[in-house]
Amino acid sequence: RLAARPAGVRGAGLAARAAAVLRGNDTGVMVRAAPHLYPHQWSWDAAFVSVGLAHLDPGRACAELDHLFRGQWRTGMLPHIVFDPDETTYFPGPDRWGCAEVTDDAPVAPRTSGICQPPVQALAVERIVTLAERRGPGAAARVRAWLPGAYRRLLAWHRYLVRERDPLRTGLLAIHHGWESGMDNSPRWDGPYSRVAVRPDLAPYRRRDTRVVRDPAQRPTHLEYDRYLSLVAELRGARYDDARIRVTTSFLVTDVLASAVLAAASDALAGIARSLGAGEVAELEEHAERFRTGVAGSVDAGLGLALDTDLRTGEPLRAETAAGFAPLLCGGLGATAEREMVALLRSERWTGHPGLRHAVLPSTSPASPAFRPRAYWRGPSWPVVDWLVVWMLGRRGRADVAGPLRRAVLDELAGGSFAEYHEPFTGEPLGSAAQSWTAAAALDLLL
Ligand code: 2M8
Repeated sequence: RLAARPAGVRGAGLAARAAAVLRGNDTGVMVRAAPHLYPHQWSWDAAFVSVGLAHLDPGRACAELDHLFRGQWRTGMLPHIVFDPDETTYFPGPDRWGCAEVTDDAPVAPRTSGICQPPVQALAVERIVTLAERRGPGAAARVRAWLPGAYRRLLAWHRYLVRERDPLRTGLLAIHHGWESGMDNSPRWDGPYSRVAVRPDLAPYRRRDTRVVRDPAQRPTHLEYDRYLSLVAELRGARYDDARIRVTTSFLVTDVLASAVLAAASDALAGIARSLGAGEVAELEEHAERFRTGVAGSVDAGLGLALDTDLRTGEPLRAETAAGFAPLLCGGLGATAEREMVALLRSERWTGHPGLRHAVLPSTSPASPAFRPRAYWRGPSWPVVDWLVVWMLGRRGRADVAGPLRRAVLDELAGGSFAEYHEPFTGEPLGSAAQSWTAAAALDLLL
């Protein structure tokens, strides 16, 4: 585990406030990703949130994932949103997706979106087990009793990704929408999106996000939204059939970050399988190795970062984003290559940039021409991403790299607003306040 925590009143006060955020966003059956901007359950948010909840009540953490599992598709896919039926203030809502209307693979209830997000869930479960064991025999027994059912859900989820998102066994997952990466308007996707035509028959819509975040510069542009919605129409037109989408969709790219998460999550799931005496350990270890190799193989010698590929053109997507550090999450680089990547992480292009308020990882390199300090995934620092990096480095025994980053994130979070993201030069909180995964990050980084 990581080195000593910054103790004292500040830590305890921050943890109490983070717990209050999670309680405040809890509907009773699920924790909203954010109170107003995102009033439903998102897939990777739910995984992060469940770790935060495990610090408070491991049983509640399990229930959070059970709610997500209720939205699982017959294919095994965990959808990126499980909708709260009583909530109508988010766009696009379930009618726009129309999943159960066009495919029997989608559940009729709860209603869900028709795409997925990075598979953090098995990593969350691994962490929940550890935290429950630390809490004592009662909590540990409760989580152990829940584990076999969760394991079957996670196995189906991983098998879906391996089968449908990497049919050629390249060790890299393909995604069908920028939303699947979780980094919606990242410069990673500018090239592929420039080739997505806005449909002339796009049904009219009213955005809701720009009513909550009043500064439009912090959210995607209207053209970007037109493209997001055009892709939704395209996917719905293909009845969310992955085989058909692979052939027809106008957006098809590999995602190095999601692939690295799958590699690490496969390690975690293999460990869970072993603890349960399940028969799939070798299969899961093979997934981990395949994706670790795929991620390590996508490092660009010039940029020193792992790059995604546009599968429609075959071109690597040369963006300098935090996702490029994907190999540090799952391992697989040789010692020299890993040393070089860590040096890049600490360099002035990244956490060592002299203008940064805190030495955290901005979503895009401040030294890159694509960098925009307030624009959502184009430059702001995201505590949840830094937490993921700290957590994965810790799992890999790299506390030396994780430690300083962890302290910098905690400094950034000390204001207590639990913002979705921050302006990296000033530290100003941006986007939604009281974002659930940011509160979860604080709880896990503090304890
Ligand atoms: C953001 O994405 C949603 C669409 O899925 C949105 O902008 O409306 C992203 O930051 C995504 O990664 C996150 O899971 C979601 C909820 O926090 O919000």
